[in-house]
Amino acid sequence: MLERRKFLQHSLLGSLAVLVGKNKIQAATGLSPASMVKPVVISTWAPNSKANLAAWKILSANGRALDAIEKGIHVTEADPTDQSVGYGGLPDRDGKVTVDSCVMDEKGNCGAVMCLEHILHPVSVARLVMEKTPHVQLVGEGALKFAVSEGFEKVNLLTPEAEKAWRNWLKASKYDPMITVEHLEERNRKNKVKPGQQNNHDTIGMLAIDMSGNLSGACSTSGMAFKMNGRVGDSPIIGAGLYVDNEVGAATATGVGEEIVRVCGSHVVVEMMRNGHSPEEACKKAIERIVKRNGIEKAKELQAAFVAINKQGEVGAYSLIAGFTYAVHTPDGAYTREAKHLL
Ligand code: SD4
Repeated sequence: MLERRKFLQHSLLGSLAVLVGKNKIQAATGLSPASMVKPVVISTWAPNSKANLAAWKILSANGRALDAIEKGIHVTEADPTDQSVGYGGLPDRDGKVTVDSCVMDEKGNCGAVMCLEHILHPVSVARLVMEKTPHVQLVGEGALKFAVSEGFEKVNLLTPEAEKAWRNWLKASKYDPMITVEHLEERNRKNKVKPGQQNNHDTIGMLAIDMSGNLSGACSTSGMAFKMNGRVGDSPIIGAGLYVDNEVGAATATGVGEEIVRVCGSHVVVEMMRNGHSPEEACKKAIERIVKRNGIEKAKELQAAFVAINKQGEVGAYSLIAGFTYAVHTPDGAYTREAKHLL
């Protein structure tokens, strides 16, 4: 009986949402629109659906969004086939795998590690920076020292495949954010990226709303392949690679980090949602800023993409050029999709 009542409430809310708009539902029914879709998890890039699945196990058992996201991101960080994140990530031009990660919770707490070496799960170190230090960001040696003091084991993140790719790259030593060396093409084939849409971006940004209606997010990457040693992109920068405002929504990014930092991308997306835009529209607005700054011709040579979720559990995404995919898991099931793109 209770189940049936819940079902009727749900359907009624669904129809009302179409008829009067979600903001008016609360006034009309006294029921929070946030109760409509939750829990939900969304990640950058379709192959991260397996990370979503790990997050889903926690979310669907009434777990906290931040715990779900941390466990979800562990899956990608430990996956040697993802050459943009953690173990198996492509190194910098000195042959070093340096990782960047950040987390942000429903209270606006945040933590980050940048240019960290030898640690399999940077997302967990970022979380401890947030929870156990008076700081928001730790970099390089200091971040490693902190990780080791917290019991993290030092490991070698450079796989034989990534080392081979680096040695290959050294022959021409040309830094290209849209790099198309053979192994990346091979991976794109595996990921069913269409010809002409190759990219070297598989960073995981993950956002979730839990059953309590709380939002959190995290991002983890080994950064742009063959970057300069010491280079940090958008992924561990709060406001650029990730932003969460529990009253409004959350956003995260992937793509050429320098471009995302320059427009403070994820913060823009959240502010656009605050101004009433849907998650997809909000992501598009941030992409438009990148295009405006660069001009269309230069922008066509770049990739940048955002995914977003709002307080109602609605999700959306948008990318600069074609080929950006994302993965979602909701109570209605899991799906992956290619985002709309501007150019
Ligand atoms: C960076 N945004 O370091 C990252 C790269 C990326 O998948 O998204 N890779 O600039």
